[in-house]
Amino acid sequence: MTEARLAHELWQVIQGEDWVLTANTLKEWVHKVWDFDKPYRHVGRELGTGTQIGISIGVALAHKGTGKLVIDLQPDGDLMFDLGALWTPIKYNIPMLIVMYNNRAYYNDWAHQIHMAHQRGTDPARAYIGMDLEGPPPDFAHIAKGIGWYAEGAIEDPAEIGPAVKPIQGNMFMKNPGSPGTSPRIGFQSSVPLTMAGQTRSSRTEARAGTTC
Ligand SMILES: Cc1ncc(C[n+]2csc(CCOP(=O)(O)OP(=O)(O)O)c2C)c(N)n1
Ligand SMILES: [Mg+2]
Repeated sequence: MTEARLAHELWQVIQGEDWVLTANTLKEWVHKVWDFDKPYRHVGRELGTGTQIGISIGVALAHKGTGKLVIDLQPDGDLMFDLGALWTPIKYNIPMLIVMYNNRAYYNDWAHQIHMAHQRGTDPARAYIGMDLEGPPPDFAHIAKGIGWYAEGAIEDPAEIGPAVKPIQGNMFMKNPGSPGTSPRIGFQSSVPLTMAGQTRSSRTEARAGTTC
C-alpha cells in the first residue's frame, strides 16, 4: 500500500466531514489529495519522534465538543515512544480518529543509518538493527483495544480502509466504555501496514537514502 493510496481511500470517507488533520502529511500526499479549504484543517507538522501522539491528543482536546472529526495519521515508531498516551483520550473522553501509518520501521532513522553506512564503509545490510518494527510487528489495534479504544486492523488491503473507517460517518461511532453519556464521536483506530511501495527489508537496506533525522 502506498501513501498515495492511503490518502485517497481516507479522503473518500472523510470529505463530507468537518475534519481536522493533527499532523503528518503522508509524505505530502494529503496535500495533493485532500482539499484543505479552511485554515483549521491542518495544525502543522509533527516534531521529533514521540511527539505526534501527544500533539494530536492536544489538538483533539482543543476541538472537543465542536463536532469536528480530528484525525491523527499516526506513525508506528512515534507511537512506540509513547504508547501510554493512548489512555488519555479514553480517560478524558477526547474524541479522535487515529489511522496508523505503519511502515513497520523507525524508517527515517533507518534511512539515516543506511546513509551513514555508505559514508563510513560499513555494511548497510546491518542498518535495520534497532530500526525495524517487524518480527513481530506490534499489533496496534490489539493494544488500543486493551486500553479501551474501538479498533480495527491491521489492514493490508487498501480496499478495506473505507469500510473500516466508515463508522465515523453519521455519528455512528462506537461507545467509549470508559466515558458514558458523552460525545458520539469516540476514538477509532485503524492499523494500516504500509510497505512503502512494495519495499521489503532487503530492498530498504539496498536503498540509498539521504534523509536526515
Ligand atoms: C526524540 C527523538 N528521538 C529520536 C529521533 C530520531 N528519529 C528521527 S525519525 C525516527 C523514526 C521515526 O519512526 P516513525 O515515527 O515510525 O516514522 P517513519 O520514519 O517510519 O515514517 C527517529 C528515531 C528523533 N527525531 N526524536
Ligand atoms: Mg514508521
